Parts: sequence; C-alpha cells; structure tokens
Amino acid sequence: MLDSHFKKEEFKKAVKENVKMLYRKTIDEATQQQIFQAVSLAVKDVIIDNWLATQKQYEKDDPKIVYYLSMEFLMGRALGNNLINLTAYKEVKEALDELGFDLNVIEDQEPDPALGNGGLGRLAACFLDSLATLGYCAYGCGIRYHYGLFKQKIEDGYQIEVPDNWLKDGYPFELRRPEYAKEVKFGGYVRVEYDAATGRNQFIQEGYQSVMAIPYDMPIVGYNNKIVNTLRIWDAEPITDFRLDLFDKGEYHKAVEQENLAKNIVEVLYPNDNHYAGKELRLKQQYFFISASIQEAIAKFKKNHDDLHDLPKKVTFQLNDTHPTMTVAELMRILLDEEGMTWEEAWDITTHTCAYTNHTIMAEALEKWPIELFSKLLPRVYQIIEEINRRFILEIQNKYPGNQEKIRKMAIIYDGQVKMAHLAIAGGYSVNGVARLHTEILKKQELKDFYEMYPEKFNNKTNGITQRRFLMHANPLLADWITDHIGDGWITDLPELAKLKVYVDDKKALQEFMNIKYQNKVRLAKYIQEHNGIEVNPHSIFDVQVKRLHEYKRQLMNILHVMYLYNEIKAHPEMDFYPRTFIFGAKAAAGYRRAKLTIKLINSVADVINNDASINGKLKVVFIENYRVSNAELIFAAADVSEQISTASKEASGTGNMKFMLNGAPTLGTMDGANVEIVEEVGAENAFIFGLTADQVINYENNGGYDPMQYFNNDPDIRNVLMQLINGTYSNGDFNMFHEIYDSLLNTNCSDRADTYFILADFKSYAEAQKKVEAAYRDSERWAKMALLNTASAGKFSSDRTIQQYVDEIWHLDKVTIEE
Ligand code: 26Y
Repeated sequence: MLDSHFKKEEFKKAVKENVKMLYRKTIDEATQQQIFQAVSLAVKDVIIDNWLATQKQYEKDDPKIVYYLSMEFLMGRALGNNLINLTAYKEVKEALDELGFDLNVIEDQEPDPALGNGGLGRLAACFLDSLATLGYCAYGCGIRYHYGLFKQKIEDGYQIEVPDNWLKDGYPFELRRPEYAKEVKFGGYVRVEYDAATGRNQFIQEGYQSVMAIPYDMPIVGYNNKIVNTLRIWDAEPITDFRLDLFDKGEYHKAVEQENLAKNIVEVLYPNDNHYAGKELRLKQQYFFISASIQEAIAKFKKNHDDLHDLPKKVTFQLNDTHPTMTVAELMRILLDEEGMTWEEAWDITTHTCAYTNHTIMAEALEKWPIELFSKLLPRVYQIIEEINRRFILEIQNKYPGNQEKIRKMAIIYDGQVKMAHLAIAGGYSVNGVARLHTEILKKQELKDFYEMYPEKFNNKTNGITQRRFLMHANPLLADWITDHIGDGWITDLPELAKLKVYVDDKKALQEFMNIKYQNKVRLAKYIQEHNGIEVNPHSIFDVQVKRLHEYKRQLMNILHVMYLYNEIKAHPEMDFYPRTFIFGAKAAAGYRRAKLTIKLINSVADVINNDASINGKLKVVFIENYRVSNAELIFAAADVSEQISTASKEASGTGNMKFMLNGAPTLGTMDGANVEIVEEVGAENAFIFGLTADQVINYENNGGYDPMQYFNNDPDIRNVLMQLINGTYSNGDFNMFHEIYDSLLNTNCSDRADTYFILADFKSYAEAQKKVEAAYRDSERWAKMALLNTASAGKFSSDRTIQQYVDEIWHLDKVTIEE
C-alpha cells in the first residue's frame, strides 16, 4: 500500500520545501543532518493525518485503553521504522536516491533515543509497536530524560561514559502538548480538616513544592493499518511566574528551589540495570511521571464517562516492573481525596485496574525505599500506603492466624522500608513473569508466599520482539528473500515463517540463505573496520554476545574461554582450528566496578590476541563500542552464534536471544529464561545447550556445597587461565589489574560466596559446547539447515503474540480499525 503522500515527486518536493523553510537553503547546500530533519518532517506530515484519524476513531469507538507505564522506553531510531510501518521505505529510498542522498546515511543522522537501559526498556518499545500494529488503544507513559543512557567510549580499554545529549539538534518526531500540563506536588505536610457537609476528613497537602509536568507525544505507527498510537513522555518545568507572584519576599528561596527541582527531575536516566541504588531523585522521577500520567488518564476517562466505578472496564495500568508502582497509591489518592470515594470503593477500583510485570529475580534489583525518605517526599501518598499495609496485614493475619513469619516476609512496610513489589502485588489484579521458567521460579521461590495467597493473580507472558524492526529493517536482504519464498504474511503473522521449513533440504535455498548471512557479515566487518580499526575475516565464525554487562550474564566466562582457546592454539600450533571472531558489545552501569573491569579484561585480551601474528588471524576479539539499538540491528543480522550463557535461573527471559534466532543464529546457551522455549521450538539438535540447570543452581544456593576451588585444583586448563589473570599476561606485567576478578572466582578476600555465578562449574561444559559449535559449522550444509530452522522456528517470539496474550488474559482490550 502506497500512501498518496509518498508519490515520489510530491515527496521530493516536500523535502526541498522543508529544507527551504527550516534552513533557508537549497537542497544542495544542506548538511546531511538538515536533510534528515527535512525528510523526517515530510514523514511526520503523513503520520499526523493518521494520528488524527486514529484519535477520532478512538473517540467514536470508546475502546478500553491500556496505559503502559514505564521508566524506560528504549525506542531506537524512528525514521526507518516509521517508513517501514507506513510501507513507504522503498519508495522513499528511491526518492532520496534521485535527490542524490542515501537513505541509510540519512538514517544515521538520527540520534538513538536511548531512554532506557536494556531489556526492560526495549521490551516496552517492542510492545508499543505490536499494540499499534494489532489495533489496540494504548498509551506509553514515561519520562522525557534530557540525557538518555550515556554514550560509551573505550579509552585504553576502559569504558568512559559520555553524556548523550540526544535533543541537541531538536527531535523531529515529538510534539509538545502544553495544554495537557499537570501539576505534581512534593514534600510539605498533610493537614486534616473535618468537613461537616460530608462528615468526612479532608486531607490537604500544604507547604509543598511543585513542578509542572509537560507532555511530549511521539507517534507510534502501526504496520500498514493507519493506526498511530502515542508515547507520552513528561518533561518538567518550574511553575510559571504568576505563581511566583504568590510568594512574598521571604519565599524567594523556595521559588529557586522549585526551579531546581524541575531542572533536576528529568535531567538523566539512571544507568543502572537490574541494580537498585535507593536515590532520592529516582523516587522523585517515579512519582513525577506517575502522578502526571494517572491524573491525565482520569481526566480523559471523565471526559467521556460519568461514573468512575467503571474505570476497570475502560482502563488498565500495566506496571513495567516495580518502578511505576506508585500508581497504586496515587490512584487511591485521587479517588479518595479528589473524588470523595470511600476506602472500599477506591480499593476495589484500584485493584481491578493495576497489573504488574516482574522482570527479575535478582535480589539486588528489588526496590525498597526507606520510610524516612518516602514519607518526607510524599507525605499523603505515604499515609495511604500505611493504610494499605495495615489492611493487608489484617488480611494476612486472617489467613494465617498467629503466623508472624508471614507478616515479616510479606508486609508492604517492614524494617523501616517500603517494599514496592509487595505493594504492586497487593494493589493489582495480575502478576506476570516474562518467560515460563521465570514465572515458575516466581511462584515456587521468590514470590512463593504471595502465590500461595493469590494464586489467581499469577500468570506468564513470554516476551517477544517486533519482526518489523529486527528483521525487516535490520536485515532487508533476508526479509526480501523470505518474502520471495513464502509471501509477506510473516510481517504481521510471524508463525508463517514455519513455511520456510520446506526449504531445509533445498540446496539452492540453503546456499542463498547462507550467502545473505555472508553479506551481512561483510557489512558488519566494514562497521568494525571503521569503528575499531580491526580487520575481521567474514569467513570466520561470528560468535556474538551483546547485552548489558552484568556478572550474572557471564561475559567473564566467555572471555575466560577465549583465553583458554588462545592457550590451546599457542600450545598446539598445528591444531586444526576453524577461524573465529568473538564479538562483544556491552555497557556497564557507571558505578559497577567489577563490570567495568570485565570490559577492560575483554579489551586487554583482544589487544594481545589480535596483535599476535603467530596465530594467523585464527582468533579475533572485538569489543564494539557504544552498543545500542542502531548498531544492534547490524550485529544480529551478521551473527553466526548467539551467546546466551547466563547462570541458569538468573535471566528472567532475555530478548536478544530471540533477535539472533530470528536472524538465523543458533543459540549457544544455558537452560535459562526464554532459551528453554527457544530450544522447545527449534529442537535441541539445533541449539548448543550446556551447564547447570536452574534447579541445580537454586539447590546450591539454598543448601550450599558449591566449591569453585575444586575446579581450580583439579583442572589445569582452568587453573592456567585463572593464573593469567594475576601473572600479568594481559596487563603488561601488572599483577594487580585483574586480581579482583580472580578473587571473585576463588574467594581469597571477597564478601559474597566465591564464584557467585558458577562460572567454574559451567566452564568445561561450555568449552565442550563450543567444540560442538565448531564441528557443526565445519559441516556447512548442516549448519545452513540449523540456521534456516532457527529462523523458521522463531514464530512464537513475535511481540505480536505476547501482546495478544496480554490482551486476552489481562487487559481485555477492544480491537479498533480505522474506517476509510
Ligand atoms: C531498580 C532499578 C535500578 C532497575 C532498573 C532497571 C531494576 C531493573 C532494571 C532493568 C531490568 C531489566 O532490563 N530486566 C530484563 O527485562 C527483560 C524484559 O523482560 C528480560 O528479557 C531480561 O531477562 C531482564 O533482565
């Protein structure tokens, strides 16, 4: 379908016109960045018409709405994706060609809006794409951080964080909506006043500071269906001058404070992934965007409905992890204090409107706020949480009379802390995990007591990814090849990929499939040459681990294995070794020392190996700087092997694993997260599985008995590699540089259990699995079949499927179609 606005000549004219209007330049004088702005504006023009039509349709149909509340949306670039979903990519590419521009280069001008850290934020972005494509009324609600996730520079092998000023040239795909501004209040105290008219107490917040929340809307274009949903991100601005007039001179100080509050609140995304730090500013961020979003949702509801008791029929608030859990208390506050409901009425509505997704079992990621901090910052919200907690404890006592242990483990407020996960579970009607294994662990281990009390709330929603970005846009050669063979139904119905299975014995098809992989490897090799100055051999096996750097993801095990291989090659130069390129990409949280040291280790090992001429380029190690959504798209398309090697039970789902699979890279991994379901779909013979099972890991954790030293003592290969961490092999003779890593594995002077993530326990079976990878790859026909079967079996892992399950089992939304 070609929209009339993309008639080539008209589009070219629009671009020229935009360059003139925006920059007073002719097209040959404009910079690439200016062309990007002009092209984007022309695209936005088309989107706006569909956006308006969608809003009209929603007003007419009055469908149920899901608000996807998330501190993070890792959107990646919009231009290419919007063109894909408008089905205008190829036409625009041609039009720009004719103007003398390369669409790929223009796309590269766009900053990556990196308003997220990793998996959780990217999942939110995939969900928005699927919601719009499936025709559901959905709003993403988040924060317009002025600085997204830092840019990573590598200097002397170390990670350096550079601020990401993504808004500096202006972002063409956003719309400021000051008419929907909301006031958000912090601090002060609560005055209680008896209202004789209603016979009830009124709770009035006084002496507070406040900021204005100003929404910016970004269009979320559905695929080929004219639907355009909205991602609404809130910016903060100080209350304007007229309010300042209200202050007498003595309050000048307060006015300045309010101005600073507004500046600070949306300044920067916290770069922690799966690690809670307890920063006051983060709590402010949470309340800021939740209060604004919930106020707006209620105002919107009241515009078209007159009874707030119907809210659960028309609205769901989906909480993306515990970060937006404030929703429970803020909704209660509005229903109680502003709408005058009784506690019972308000609680009934709240607990039928909120739903919570858990993304991790890592204890250090659980949000627990000190009462002190919480009650000072949000006095009224805290009162409400106290009352929720009081009643919740009564419920526990009712169910388990005399059982203090249950209260200790389950209370929302305990030990001087507010436990956000407990609030999210008590205050909502649904609790879901993000892969089958993860949900089972939640039920049996982490949230056992809650599952026992509310079994009906628990459910699983295995994650998914959008094939529009991660196949169509990321891998156009493969996308076209697939469409040539089975039609284009897969674009909105990924299980259609199974039709490719008939080609598994077709030599020509296999050859073409692998040839596309080769071309994508050449494309990535060029990127690596340009960005790292390292020459890699596109005929070597591209073995890839890209994801956030975290100990549980075990990038360390990967690089230790590389060190082991290098030792083998040096010791047996005659050995027949298939050339391999190990590719890493990972950002470490700025304050995560051990993760940053692991990056240094990877780069140090790379330095030594890449510069050792004696191994004839059999082994290369590449650390791709500044891994992010845009270069991820190049990387997935070019990968031969997908490293998914987390300690079993620790990776809730993973979604990178699905992106590799879709692009034809078999999984080398543990039975963790969604890997379990990937293996189920593709067959164990088309994956390389190794290592402890989740049950074995949990058993060690609960009962002890793990001794890494035993591996060190009994296995000379392991011992050699570990000794190289402290004998200067990779540190120019500096014995200290990597000592911390050595200690972490063997516990010479560490606080936590040695080798917390069972690297030594899994090392040998990992090395064995790697040998099987090599053997399989040498048999090029066998490998081609495996690769093709991975793509052909990826159907389950579309976020379209995930979203449909959320709709059917949690949200119960109505499907909308745009009438022509
Ligand atoms: C508390 C705070 C500092 C915090 C910030 C970010 C805690 C957690 C996170 C991010 C968590 C995250 O990204 N989790 C990942 O979610 C993905 C989507 O469900 C999963 O695929 C992945 O396994 C999980 O680690």
